Amino acid sequence: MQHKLSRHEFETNSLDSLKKSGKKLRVGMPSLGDRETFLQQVEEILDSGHFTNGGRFVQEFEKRVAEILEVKHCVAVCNATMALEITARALGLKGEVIVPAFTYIATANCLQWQEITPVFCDVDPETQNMDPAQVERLITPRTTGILGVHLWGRACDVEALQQIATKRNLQLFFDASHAFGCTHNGKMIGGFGRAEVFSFNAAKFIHCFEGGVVATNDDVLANRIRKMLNFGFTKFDHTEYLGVNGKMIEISAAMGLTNLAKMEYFEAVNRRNFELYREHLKGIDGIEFLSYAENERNNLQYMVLMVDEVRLGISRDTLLNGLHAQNIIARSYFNPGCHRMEPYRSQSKYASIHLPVTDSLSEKVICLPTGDPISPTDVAYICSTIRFIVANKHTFMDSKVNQVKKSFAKVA
Ligand code: T4K
Repeated sequence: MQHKLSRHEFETNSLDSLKKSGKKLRVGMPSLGDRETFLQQVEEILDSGHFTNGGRFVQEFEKRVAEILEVKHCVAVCNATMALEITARALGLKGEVIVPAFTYIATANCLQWQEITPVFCDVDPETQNMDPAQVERLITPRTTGILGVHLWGRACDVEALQQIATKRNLQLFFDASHAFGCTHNGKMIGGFGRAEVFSFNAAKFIHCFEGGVVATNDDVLANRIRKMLNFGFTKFDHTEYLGVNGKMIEISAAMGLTNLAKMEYFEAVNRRNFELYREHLKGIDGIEFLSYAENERNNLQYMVLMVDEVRLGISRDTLLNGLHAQNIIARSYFNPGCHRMEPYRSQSKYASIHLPVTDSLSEKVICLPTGDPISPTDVAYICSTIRFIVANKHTFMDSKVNQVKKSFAKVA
């Protein structure tokens, strides 16, 4: 159901006073549900004496998320990185697993942490998601799986990847950390592949402070994951698997439930900000917006721009420095690609890797602040700062943040 913002909701300027006091406008500032409801739930948890190990709030959170995602099982985990690690182990992965390089480092690290080799694949320049043709070329006798990422909440080519996985007898699962509440061909992301993993970190569309969920329609896999995240216990004093402690705590689940109650509202706020950004930055040659399919649902938690240095006349990093100097903490997600970060870049097996699309995108991309803490006035302020920097590009070129601060003073 789409939430229609009231005039008051549309115009709320919650951060105006913060900005005046010199506080920063950041990418990833948490959107917060009803504070009173949450605090009541905290009281209930404290009174109950049941703080973790699958209490009532975790159970309710799992049930609610499963309903939203239209899947049979949701298993709550302490964060998405741990959820990915446990899922990879529960799927029996070893050897090599193919992943995109243009993603957050956790996608690769969840494999490397258990000595599975992440094999980096380039992405498609349009979708910015894993290129299935390249996935096929990267398969070796050691490959056991494919880990797709739905970057920015836009589904990767699920059908093509599923075809490859079926044909080559590989496990397919997805890092859906960005994709909570998003659809693919009108179906909620959550039920594709063997399992899909969502992040509920504080910087995400819906958060539990820290949290993750594994969604699957596979009864056996769900059961195994549930046991593995509780040390491998299958009953009192009896373990069947190697397990860890990956449990979500009750207070996290209560935060998640509080935020889920405002999911449609948060989506509408993100859409408002997305449209305002497009309006305010319209017509700047060299700034391109990541687009979202009209016929799919997207949470729009990432406000992504691509900077064409030649057309704009300044580099992405100069723009970023300029914004930072004005307390606008935009981010260059995901820069550099995972293959250019440790522990991968210095390993000889990655030395000859050539991923031109990932390299090119990681030099162009910039994420701007959005979410409920960012008001229309904040968006207007951020956009006018961008226009100011572009109009005075020669003053800002190649300066560091401190120099840029002086440049602002000089030009203003
Ligand atoms: N896979 C993918 C594709 C992911 O993008 C991520 C995480 C994961 C897996 C792993 O999920 P988790 O294990 O985290 O559940 C931030 C987020 O912390 C991280 O969850 C997210 N992706 C990533 C894209 O962004 P960093 O390294 O940029 O964190 P940091 O501390 O620099 O925070 C980012 C921004 O958010 C800052 O501008 C400050 C703001 N922020 C953040 C937090 C945590 C707040 O204002 N309040 C807060 O409490 O990773």
